[in-house]
Amino acid sequence: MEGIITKTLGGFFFVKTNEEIHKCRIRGKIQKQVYPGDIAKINLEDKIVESVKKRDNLLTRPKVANVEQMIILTSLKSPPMDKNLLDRFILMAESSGLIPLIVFNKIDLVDNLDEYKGNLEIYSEIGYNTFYMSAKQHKGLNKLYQNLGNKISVIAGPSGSGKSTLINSIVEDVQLPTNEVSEKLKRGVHTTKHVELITLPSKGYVADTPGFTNINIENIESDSLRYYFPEFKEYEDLCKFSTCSHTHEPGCAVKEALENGLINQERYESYKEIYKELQEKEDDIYG
Ligand SMILES: Nc1nc2c(ncn2[C@@H]2O[C@H](COP(=O)(O)OP(=O)(O)O)[C@@H](O)[C@H]2O)c(=O)[nH]1
Ligand SMILES: [Mg+2]
Ligand SMILES: [Zn+2]
Repeated sequence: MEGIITKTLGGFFFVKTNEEIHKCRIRGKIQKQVYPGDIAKINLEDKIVESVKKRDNLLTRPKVANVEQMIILTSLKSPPMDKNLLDRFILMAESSGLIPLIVFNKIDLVDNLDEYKGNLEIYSEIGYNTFYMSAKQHKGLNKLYQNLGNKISVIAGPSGSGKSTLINSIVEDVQLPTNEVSEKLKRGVHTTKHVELITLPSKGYVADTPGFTNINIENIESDSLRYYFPEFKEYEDLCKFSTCSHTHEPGCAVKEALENGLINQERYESYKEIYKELQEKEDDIYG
């Protein structure tokens, strides 16, 4: 029988098949390579994980397998909206091959929401799914749920943006018998050590990890950075040089689009700033 690993703890592997969770041991030799999100073949009688399917990807720190989406949680206020920081989180998702779902949290704290929305419209214009919510007041969560589908999603975002609050709200909203996590959360014992997948009614999963607060983009090559800004795509082929970095080269179609207001100035500034940082790091390494 096949199932998904929702948690590993104390040498046990919790495998969910349909609506049931089986607490399994594992064949010794594969033990080290199994993480939440992995699809496992189990022997129901012996409660043994026999083998694990080849995974699509594996996120590190914390380790979660087969993740497809990254919920990027930012807050409109306290802490204040920081678009440059948001761009870095989006970059982390893009460079990891994850679909970013951009959440603007704490709408209950602002009385001029339309102004905020106007200022943040660029993200939906680029083509990202954006969500406005109050994780604390359970407002605006349904639209997010619809987009979680049957995929595995992780939550990332700056400290204080409401990640733990959102996880708690999700658990409260989906109280399924299989969500052992709810008990754990109620007791307030919520550590980064054990990742657990929260089962959604849509058959998808959200990792309950409070991780992914730090942005991990150091491994991106400056030459590849441009591919992670989807709004550059339609102009890239029109640049004079195929290797154009869109920073200083003549005949750059991206810069022309910027001047014509077709590419957002702040997004471009984020790109340039990160490009410079990555280049400086490469200079340090390669001399
Ligand atoms: N007003 C308001 N406060 C929120 C909301 N979501 C979270 N908070 C508060 O923001 C603070 C940080 O939230 P937390 O979930 O710990 O953020 P994390 O660091 O991202 O996990 C806490 O005091 C929460 O109660 C929200 O939607 N509205
Ligand atoms: Mg937290
Ligand atoms: Zn260019």
